Amino acid sequence: MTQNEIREIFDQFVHYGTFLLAVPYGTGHINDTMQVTCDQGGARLHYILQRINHHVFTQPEKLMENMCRVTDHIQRKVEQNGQMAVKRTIELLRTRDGAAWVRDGQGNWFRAYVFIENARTYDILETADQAYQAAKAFGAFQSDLADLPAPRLHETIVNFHNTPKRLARLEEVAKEDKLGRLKEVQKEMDFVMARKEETSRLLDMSAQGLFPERITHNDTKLNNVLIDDLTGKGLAVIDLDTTMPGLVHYDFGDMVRTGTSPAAEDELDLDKVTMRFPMFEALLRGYVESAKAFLTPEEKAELPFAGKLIPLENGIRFLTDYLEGDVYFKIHRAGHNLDRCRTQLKLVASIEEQFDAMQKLLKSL
Ligand code: ADP
Ligand code: GN1
Ligand code: MG
Repeated sequence: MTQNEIREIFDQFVHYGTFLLAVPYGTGHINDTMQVTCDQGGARLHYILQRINHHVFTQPEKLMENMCRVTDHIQRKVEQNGQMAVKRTIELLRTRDGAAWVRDGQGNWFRAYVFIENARTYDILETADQAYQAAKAFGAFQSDLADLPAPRLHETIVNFHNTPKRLARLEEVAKEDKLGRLKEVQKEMDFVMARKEETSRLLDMSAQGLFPERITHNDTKLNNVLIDDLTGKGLAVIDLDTTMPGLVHYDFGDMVRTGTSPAAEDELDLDKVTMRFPMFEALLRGYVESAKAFLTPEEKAELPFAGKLIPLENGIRFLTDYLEGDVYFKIHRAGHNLDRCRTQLKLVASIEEQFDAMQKLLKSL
């Protein structure tokens, strides 16, 4: 998109200042995110402008309805509790007609937020305190939404964390092997298939009524929480597209997936990929601290398992996309999805080695 095209979209949202520039922003795999800079009397104001990936989120209107309800609910609590200085939520810009999105002639959907300043996201966490603070923020997010009034939120992607279904899809594309890539990934396929039984553990327990349905974020990558530059505390939970009914485990599991390894999700040197126990401990303590008011003993008992399941699920998803020809996740080099898959499976192996200690820690909390 040219700057003029972006400006034409952005100016349909009510905002302060005059559009100066838009630049690509962040490292997300799905939507297209831009930071917009505006000028107001010499002051630079920032906004986020996003094009929703409508191939992934096929009902953007429902998604935006969820997002408005969720952010309004959290904002009300922040104001009631006088937490403005320490906690924020996504603040959606509106058009003059009051809509929270703008469409272009090609069928794209755009939305814009106020840019939250003096905070940043981390693709790789640097300290255990960051892990603790981020996990606390995600736990508080679940807690804030526990009393969201009816109706039930829309499921923006159905079966999003249905790991057995994800695996069944992998088996399907592997059988088809339309690009002839299967021969390169036999080791990864074997690793995943050896864990097939385990993929349904949480859904089976849920079907037995052991877990309540919650409102969960479902994409709690650690780079979806803004950490305050000054205080180091979790300031805002962002990237709310998949906030919908779910199990608490999906959120905790994705924190372990993205917050414990010192290596990037696409690291090539697998020796660098490991589950750092002190980071796990910090995540567990932070999450339990803010979720303890509602967490049941049954839910709590499965948190370490969730930490293994979600990397496995992501490994399955990256492998599926690799075999299918990289149609889902954005890639930036050949084999990128396979590289991502390999880090996930390496992390699973590392978690398995430390699983007893993880369970023991949980019991001590
Ligand atoms: P994606 O779906 O592409 O991951 P996100 O909503 O997570 O999109 O946005 C991408 C990045 O943009 C985030 O990791 C964060 O660094 C930044 N970002 C998003 N929203 C805001 C905001 N309101 N204020 C400041 N930074 C933001
Ligand atoms: C995607 O959009 P982003 O980059 O935050 C994906 C997550 C994956 C993650 C892997 C809607 O998240 O489910 O876990 O990539 N989001 C969607 O990095 O599929
Ligand atoms: Mg994101």
